[in-house]
Amino acid sequence: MTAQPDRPTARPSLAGPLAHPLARRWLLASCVPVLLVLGMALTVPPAPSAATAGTPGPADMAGMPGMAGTAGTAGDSPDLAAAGLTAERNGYRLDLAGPAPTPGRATDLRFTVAGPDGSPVTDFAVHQTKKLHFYAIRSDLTGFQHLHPDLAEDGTWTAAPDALAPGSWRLYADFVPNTGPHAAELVLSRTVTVPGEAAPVPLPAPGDTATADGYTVTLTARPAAGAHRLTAVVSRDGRPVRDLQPYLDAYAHLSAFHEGDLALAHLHPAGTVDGDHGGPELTFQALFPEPGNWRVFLQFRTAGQLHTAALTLRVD
Ligand SMILES: [Cu+2]
Repeated sequence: MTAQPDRPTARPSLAGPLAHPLARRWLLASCVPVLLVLGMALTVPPAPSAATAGTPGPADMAGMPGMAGTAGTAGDSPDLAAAGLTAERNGYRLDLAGPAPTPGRATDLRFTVAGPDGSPVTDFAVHQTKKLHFYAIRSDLTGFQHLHPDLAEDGTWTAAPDALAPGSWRLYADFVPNTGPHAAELVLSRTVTVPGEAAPVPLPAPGDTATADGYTVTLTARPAAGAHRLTAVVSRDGRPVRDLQPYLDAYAHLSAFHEGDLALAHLHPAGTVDGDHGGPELTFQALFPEPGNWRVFLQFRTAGQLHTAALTLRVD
């Protein structure tokens, strides 16, 4: 595990770079979170056999019906808040509403974002073509889902994820309150326990190649911790792919989650989008705030189909 309570001071602060207007702009232009997971080991605690939907998990005692966990060990550290590991930040709070997800069956997830006045926020700025980006991942870094929920007039969001396997999941909401040109992007998260017998999946070994739907993504530059470039090429049957279509204002979307603490990182694709001929090279500005193993999910679109390739990236 790579949780590091005492981080070296030389390690780039998340709060610093994210607070910078340019950095914020690239974050807004991206939708490429890397999730750092604190205190959530690969082992998924087995749920008590008596647990049923509606029974809060051990870490989920926030008073929400059936679900709604706290941010666990995230506490109020600015770094953890910036990495999306807290349920509250800058006066905004993520509240989950029940019922708890039913294991093995698709269950709509409802939630609100409470604003500084305590009432649900209904006005969100569009970033990366959406008002809110929602991610779900299990504590063993499996089951990644990236969704764009629907917003009701009363501020209730409804996400419709695929069925969630038993275990501890972290759910992230990534949004910008529509409070003006200087509004900061926020990533808030909570955990939810899906009852049942959890079967943790070992993290795949680090590598440079991922495949999805016949496509191969190969990393050509592996970033170190801090702000660096990550480059990749997309190929199919050994040939470079040049027909990537725009997806969320980019030719690819990267989400990365850190083994152990589930921190979320943002990676912004460099270059502009112009028609359905992206690729084969993809370049990202990568900010991996800490070393360790990161599970990277690269999403791209061809012929109207979205593909998701995943690999484990070792960041030194
Ligand atoms: Cu999104």
